[in-house]
Amino acid sequence: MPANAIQDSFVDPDDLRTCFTLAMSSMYKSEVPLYGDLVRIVSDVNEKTLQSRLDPKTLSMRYGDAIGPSPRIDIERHGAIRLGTARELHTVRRILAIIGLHPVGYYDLTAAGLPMHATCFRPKTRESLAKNPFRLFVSVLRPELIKDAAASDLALDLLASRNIFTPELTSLLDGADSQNGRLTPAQGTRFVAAAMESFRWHGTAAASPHDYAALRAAHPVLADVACFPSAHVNHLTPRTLDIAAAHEAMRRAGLEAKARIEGPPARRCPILLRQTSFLAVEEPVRFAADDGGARASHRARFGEVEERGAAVTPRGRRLYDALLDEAMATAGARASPEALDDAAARVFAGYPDTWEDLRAQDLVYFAYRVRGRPAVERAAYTVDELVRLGVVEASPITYEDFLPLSAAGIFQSNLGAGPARALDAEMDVEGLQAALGVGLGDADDLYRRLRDASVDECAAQLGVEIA
Ligand code: OOG
Ligand code: NI
Repeated sequence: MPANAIQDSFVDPDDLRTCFTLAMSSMYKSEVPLYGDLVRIVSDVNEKTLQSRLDPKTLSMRYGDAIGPSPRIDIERHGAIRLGTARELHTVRRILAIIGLHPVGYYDLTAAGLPMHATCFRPKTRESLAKNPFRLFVSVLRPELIKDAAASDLALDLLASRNIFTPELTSLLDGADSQNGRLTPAQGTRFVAAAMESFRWHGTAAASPHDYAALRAAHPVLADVACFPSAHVNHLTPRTLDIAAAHEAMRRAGLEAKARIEGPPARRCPILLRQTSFLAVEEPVRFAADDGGARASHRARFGEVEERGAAVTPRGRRLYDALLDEAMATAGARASPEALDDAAARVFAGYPDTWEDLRAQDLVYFAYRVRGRPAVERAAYTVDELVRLGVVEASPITYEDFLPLSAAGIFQSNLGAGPARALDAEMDVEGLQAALGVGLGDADDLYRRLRDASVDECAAQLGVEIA
């Protein structure tokens, strides 16, 4: 059999990711009908935005296709799950590798008072991102940070006795290991269905009413993570072309939107990520039959919208963090959402807001493509010279990661927890990597590689050296 025939008998991980995303989307819409409403609202807003804004540069940025067309505007951009143990995380890493998602970046959630840390499982190459940019934010409990010893023991006991993966899923994972991480189409279909079992909502708790109440009292996230037989997806997030319009439209439609949009204030040149959500719905929880028909309710699952802008360089990130700190300090700890938005708008005047300035000051990552030929041919140029000559064009690279502060804010507003007090804890990057069984990718590395690859392509196309 020729080599490509063997290749062809396996599903492309990016295609499998699309099946996975669609399955998760339809499962979540049936579990949380309000999420279906949100998707309709967002799709409506996107349609109107497309009709009203015809500036090609803005459009291409808002579409996020700076490095290639991305027609899948309506497919979900991300979701999130919360895991209880290192073993669960290890298996989830194996599941996600099969659909082309790999852990990138470390997110410390202790600033929001959560005994958890997280990573973003995402596509790493330009081709894979262009085919389907869906990613999953995966957090995991750090039991050593739970101050209440009884709650910690209880959570660990409950977690030790659950297995969120079906035997079929486990055997498909082992099968993939022996097939170079790939699955056949038939295996892929079974795999997606089996994986959904791990992320489905179960209205019946795997804890007694007493234990559920005890963990909820200790911290709502403990009840959410430890009291159910699966790692239910807690939100999905479509992409919007205009987050302010989406936020407004959510409110008009009667959805209970969170108080403010997370992330940078509105700008001409969008950077990083802006997000809003409707608050988690109250869902009934049942308990096992021998618990005398006790009932409770649980709030964890919501729907979110995101608008993505350009990826910032480490320098751009330092400026973003500094201005955000300054905005929060000026507004004061007890500022209303509106006061915080006002302060942020004022302070962020200090963040350059033209693509030319953002590039000249090395605040944003750009990819380059050839637009013409130099009038006078030389053997070597700098990138800046080629841009000035109009020979190559610079387009901002879309941000593909998360923001820890926004994540913390979103977590917080959806747990029904009291005001967050930061935990006094160090990050544990090594612990997270040990649980994953692989190293964490570095987001900056990936953006730099995209930029460098685009420069190399220009050099090859023009037949010149680019310094
Ligand atoms: C995850 C929150 C993080 C985001 O968009 O920043 C996140 C969670 O609530 O489990 O998804
Ligand atoms: Ni999210």
